[in-house]
Amino acid sequence: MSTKENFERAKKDYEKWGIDVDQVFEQLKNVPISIHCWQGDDIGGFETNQQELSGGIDVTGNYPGKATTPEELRSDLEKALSLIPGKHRVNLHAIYGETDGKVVERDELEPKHFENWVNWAKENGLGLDFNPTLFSHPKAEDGLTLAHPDKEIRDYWIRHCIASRKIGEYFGKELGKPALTNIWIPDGYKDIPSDRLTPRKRLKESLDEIFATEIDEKYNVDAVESKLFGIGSEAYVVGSHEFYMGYALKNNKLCLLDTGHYHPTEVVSNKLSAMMLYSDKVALHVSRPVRWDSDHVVIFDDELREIGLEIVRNDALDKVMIGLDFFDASINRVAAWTIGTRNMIKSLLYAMLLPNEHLKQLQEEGNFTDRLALMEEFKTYPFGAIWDYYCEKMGVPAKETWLEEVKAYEKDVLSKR
Ligand code: RNT
Ligand code: ZN
Repeated sequence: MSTKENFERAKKDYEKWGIDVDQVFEQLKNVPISIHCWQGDDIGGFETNQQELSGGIDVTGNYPGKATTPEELRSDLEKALSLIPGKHRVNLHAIYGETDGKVVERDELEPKHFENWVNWAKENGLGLDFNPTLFSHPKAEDGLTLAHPDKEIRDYWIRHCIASRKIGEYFGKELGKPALTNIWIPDGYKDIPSDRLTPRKRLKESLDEIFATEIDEKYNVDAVESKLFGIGSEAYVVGSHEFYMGYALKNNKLCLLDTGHYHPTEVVSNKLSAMMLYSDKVALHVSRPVRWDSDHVVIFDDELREIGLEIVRNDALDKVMIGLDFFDASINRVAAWTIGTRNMIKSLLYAMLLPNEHLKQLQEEGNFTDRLALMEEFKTYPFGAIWDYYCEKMGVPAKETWLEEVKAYEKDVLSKR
C-alpha cells in the first residue's frame, strides 16, 4: 500500500473522533521550530581566537565530519532542513559571527558580522534567533560573568549582551519576524556558597542595565534561561528558575525553560500551563537530560509528547516559542538535527490528533476511567501513517528513508573534511 493509501485509511480512524486531519496539517506546517546551529560543530563557533568550550556544559564524542567553517555549517543545516517538514528558524550564538579573520571582542560584535547568516536565511526562507555567548572566553574563566564581583568583567558582558540584542534586532528587521535573543549565563559555584544573595543582586542589576537599552519588540524579544546546576556549579547557580521567573514577570521578559535544567523528576510539561497564566509567551529549549543535563538528542518519548500536548491543547502554538538544545558528537550531526527536530514536530502532530476537547470534558465530569482508556488507546492509533503522509506532502522523505540521504551526504561531503 502506498503512503497515501495508508494515510486515507488511518485518517478515517481519526475522523470518527471529529479530528480534521487536513486542517491539522495546515496548522502544523505553520509552527516554526528554532533549530540550534551548535549541534553542527559541538558548540565550537568561528571566533578567530577560538577557546575551549567552558561554562559547565560539555559535548562528548568525536564522530568525524563536524563543520569547521560557516559555509560547512550552513551546508549541513541545509541538508538537515531538507529532511525536516516545514519552514523553521535557526538559532545562532554570538561565537558564530564572521569577522574576516580579525579578532573582534564580543562586546564589539555588530550586525555586519552576521550578514552572511542573514543573506542565507533570506535565501532559504528561514527566521533567525540569537544568543550572546557568555562562556568559552578568558573573561568567563572562573565561571562568573554578569554576576562577577569585578565590575569590569560584568561591564564587558553587559556590553556583549546589549550588542547581542542589537544583532537580534537586525535579524528581526531583515527577516520580518522578531528574533528571540536568549541570555543564558553559567554563573555559579562548585561548592556551598557563603552568600547566595549578593551574586543574585549583581545579576539583577546587570540585567537591568542590559535591558535599559530599548529595542522594539517588533524586531527583538528577550528571554532569560535558568538552570539548576552545571559542571563546576553543582552547589549553586545564580540564575536559578525562581530568580528568572521573578525577573521575567516583573520586567516583561520571556522565561526560557530548558528541559534539562530542572531536578530529574521535575518536568517542563507541567510548568507551561502555570506559567502561561501569568505571561503571554514562554520559550523552550527542548533537550533530553539523561540522569543529568546531558543534552542528548530529543526522542519521541513520554515527556516530549506531553510537552506537545500542553502546547496544543492549551491553544498555545503562538505563545510557546519552541527551540531545541542538544548536542551529541558521537553520531552523525546532520542525523542528530534531523532526528531531534522531526521528533519535536511529531510530538505536535501527535497532540493535534487527540480528541483533546472530549478528553478535557471527561476530566471535568470526573470520568477518569474513560480518560485513561482513551489516552492509552490513542497511543496505538495509526499515527505513523499520518506522519508519513505529512512528510511526503511536505516534500521530505517519509519514514527512515531520510537516513539514506544523510549517508550519501556523509560519503560525499562530511567524510572528505
Ligand atoms: C546550557 C544552556 C544553554 C546552552 C546553549 C549553548 O546549559 O542550556 O542554552 O546549551 O546556549
Ligand atoms: Zn539551553
